[in-house]
Amino acid sequence: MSSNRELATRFQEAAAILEITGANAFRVNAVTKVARILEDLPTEIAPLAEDLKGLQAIDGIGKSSAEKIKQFVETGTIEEFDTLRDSIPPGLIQVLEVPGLGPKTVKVLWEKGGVVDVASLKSKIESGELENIPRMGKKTLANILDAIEFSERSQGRMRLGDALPLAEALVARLSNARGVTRIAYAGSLRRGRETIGDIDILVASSAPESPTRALTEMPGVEKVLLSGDTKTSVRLDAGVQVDLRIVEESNFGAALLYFTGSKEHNVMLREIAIAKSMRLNEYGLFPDDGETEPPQTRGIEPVAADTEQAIYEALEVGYLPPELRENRSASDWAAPEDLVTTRSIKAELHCHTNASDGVMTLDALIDQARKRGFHTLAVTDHSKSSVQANGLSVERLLEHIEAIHEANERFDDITVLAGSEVDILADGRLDYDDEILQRLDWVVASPHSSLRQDPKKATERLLMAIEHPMVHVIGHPTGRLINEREGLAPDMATLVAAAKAHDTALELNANPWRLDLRDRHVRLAAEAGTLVTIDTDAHKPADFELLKFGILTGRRGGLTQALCPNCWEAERLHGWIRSKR
Ligand code: DGT
Ligand code: CA
Ligand code: CA
Ligand code: ZN
Repeated sequence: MSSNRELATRFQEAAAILEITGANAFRVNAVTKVARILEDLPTEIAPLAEDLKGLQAIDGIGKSSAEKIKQFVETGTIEEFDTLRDSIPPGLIQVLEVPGLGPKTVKVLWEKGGVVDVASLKSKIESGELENIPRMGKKTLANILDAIEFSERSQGRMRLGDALPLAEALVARLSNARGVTRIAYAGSLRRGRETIGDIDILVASSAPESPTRALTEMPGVEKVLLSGDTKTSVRLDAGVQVDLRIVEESNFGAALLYFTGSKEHNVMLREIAIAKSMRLNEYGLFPDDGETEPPQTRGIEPVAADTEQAIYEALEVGYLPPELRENRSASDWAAPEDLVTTRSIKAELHCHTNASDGVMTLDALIDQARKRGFHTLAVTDHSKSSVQANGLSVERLLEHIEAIHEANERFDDITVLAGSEVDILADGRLDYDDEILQRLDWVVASPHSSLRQDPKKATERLLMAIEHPMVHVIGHPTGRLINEREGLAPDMATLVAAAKAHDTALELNANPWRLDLRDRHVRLAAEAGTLVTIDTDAHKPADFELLKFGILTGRRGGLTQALCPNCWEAERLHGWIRSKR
């Protein structure tokens, strides 16, 4: 687990408490800045913490921050921050975690409204008690209530983007334990769901106590919930449960199939087995001899158990990749042959430079794309209405276009397109005039504001952008943030049909906070034959690695390479792009 992220969270929280308790802005900003630096640091900070000088060598980290970081790495706490926590009611920290509530609002709610925790906030909103507090209109309060209820509903499910790195680290650690011959993560994580309830890990080992101990004694384990010969469960500090199951190497495939699920898929497979006079369970696929006692306890040889593929084959049904083992019936069983894969992606068509809110220079961005062997890169900084994202005025955009075209001349192994991520305003108009749009090679149109619009308005708004002759793709169409913001709820079937009719693509934004389009909307698009781009929306180099989350979601939606412009050869992609000019 990354101590960078934990440290960043501690600094972020400290900054919030400082702001709530009225510390001066200079101090608040300094602490916030350290949090941001920690979050963006490309390397693990823990090894550096042995030496204060090493820490202070990091740009933006001073002596007192360095001391705090060292203390945290060595002891797991930061005394000064603990004292700080004691200066506010303990429940106020959870109020800060309500999506959309920042320290400024929390300060007002506490001082003027007597709010001390989420429960008191909720009851005071419901009783109308907070309505005469400055800046707390009825609508703002209703939004806060919405956010509380939304986070209560999503509670307990971790975003895929947080869970996958944890699972990969666990697998790496446990695979080094004695006797481990096979290991994999299973469950909803392997199916690539956008959020996961817990992490399921499967191990075959000749010395089961060894991987079990490797898990229970691992740093970052908050509590061992259960520990036995075949199953161990722990809860991590990161706030997620891990289920470890130890199985026999000979039936690892059957166990993997079973624990990957989904439950419904398992039920379907079992019924198929029964219809073929066989029995399927987590130990294997067995001939059905009519006995009630489980076949594996009677020494019956399985028909297949070693691999998932062998089991699908013995059942005479096509192999389904884990991402498709949900919401499929016998009639739509078959997996498309050219499902999108990470390797099939040849272009990045939505990303940012430091001209708007990214950190990469234009050349640094181009470097990232070339390193991945992409044939095309579209640079899409924000448009003028996205003020908080440093969106480009018309004047700056025109200069930017020129700089991008100039850069394109310098490279013959990649086509660099001058694009823009243009805001779709609340009424459906775009943020630049047509004559400006005409000068761009590539236009992503995205909603960024008014994301609580009623569904009918949202549909009309997005339709206008889809129908616009110069728009190539609708970026993150709903604007939702997983576990944080519901976003627009347009009529997707209407949008998908219009997008197909106008040869406009819909984006599957790969950022694990977004995954927007979501899986079932990708599926709608894929079934309708609508184009879906998969882009990372990179703001920093590491964001290019987010592609895998978009791919998982795309595969869950059955998206083929044929419908994903990022997978096309350069000539075909450029032809489609020009058709909108
Ligand atoms: P989650 O953790 O809520 O995101 O979802 P899953 O799918 O990972 O569910 P989980 O962790 O409860 O169980 C992992 C897999 O084990 C599940 O996908 C299918 C299998 N499984 C667990 N319980 C049952 C069951 O009662 N019946 C069947 N057929 N399969 C089960
Ligand atoms: Ca699970
Ligand atoms: Ca589980
Ligand atoms: Zn963007």
